[in-house]
Amino acid sequence: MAYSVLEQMHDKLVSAEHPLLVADERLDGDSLGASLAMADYLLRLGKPVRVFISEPIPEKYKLLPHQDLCFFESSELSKISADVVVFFDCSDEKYAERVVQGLSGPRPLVLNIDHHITNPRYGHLHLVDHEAPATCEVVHRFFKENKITINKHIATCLFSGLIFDTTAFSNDATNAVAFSSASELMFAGARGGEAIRLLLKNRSVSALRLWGVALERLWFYEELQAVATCITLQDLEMFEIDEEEIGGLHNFLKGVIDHDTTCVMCEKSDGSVKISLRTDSGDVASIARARGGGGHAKAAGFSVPNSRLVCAADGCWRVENKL
Ligand SMILES: [Mn+2]
Repeated sequence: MAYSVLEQMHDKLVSAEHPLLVADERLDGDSLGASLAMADYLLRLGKPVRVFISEPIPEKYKLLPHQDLCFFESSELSKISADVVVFFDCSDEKYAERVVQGLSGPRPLVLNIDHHITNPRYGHLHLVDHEAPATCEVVHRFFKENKITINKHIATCLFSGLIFDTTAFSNDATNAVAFSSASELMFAGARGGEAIRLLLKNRSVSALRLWGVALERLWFYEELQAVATCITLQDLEMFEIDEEEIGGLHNFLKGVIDHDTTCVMCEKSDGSVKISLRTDSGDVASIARARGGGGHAKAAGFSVPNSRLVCAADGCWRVENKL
């Protein structure tokens, strides 16, 4: 039988002395779940594994194990020399390169496991399946193909990624594979109900009030043929919530609106405006890619640096460059 990429990746990890796992810069249930599932296995092999993430882990992921292996200070990277680095859910080659460059010692072997259509297939070995509902599903295949027992910790991590990326099997990423993978993970002991509650429900009153403001703002954005809304930094300040808490707004909107394409714009604390797009029938990845972003055909996004959101006289908002 052919020597598959997943088997090759497994061999590289088995012989690694200092593996480093890296979640996508945009930390979410999928990138974190995939990284921590792999961390569980490498711990089992007795490897001194570390997990690099871009920010502290939000409270809602408290169900996931091995958070003590995670670090987010990029200055820490220069104290580490890794021989194998695995990127999860990361289609941003520049980010991957920055992380690799930040390490000390000789250049490591780079493995790339992802499901974004915009992933440029960087790394020495890559498995990018844009039909996979989540990177966690690809990692699930990694375990099955290499005949590795999936314990309840791994199952909970992978299940979390699946429900995060499919919004609990309700968005366009949902396919038959998502259901079969989730079913197997539940049989393997995944804490499914808790994961769904923690990751997708449990909204604070302040967050929901802000969603209310965002829903009141809805307008038709001609240029993108999308129903759009936005959230400003002033909103976050007024409702005393952080950027992380607005994460579910777009899923909610897309789940209930009678229009094909939606757009949510958010001012970020780094001075940029982040624009995220969802569609049922079009291809928003190409729109995002043309503007320096990335994602999937049906869910993608990009950022406009050094800009802010301004409400025009007609009630429609627009992105304006800061002077
Ligand atoms: Mn993903």
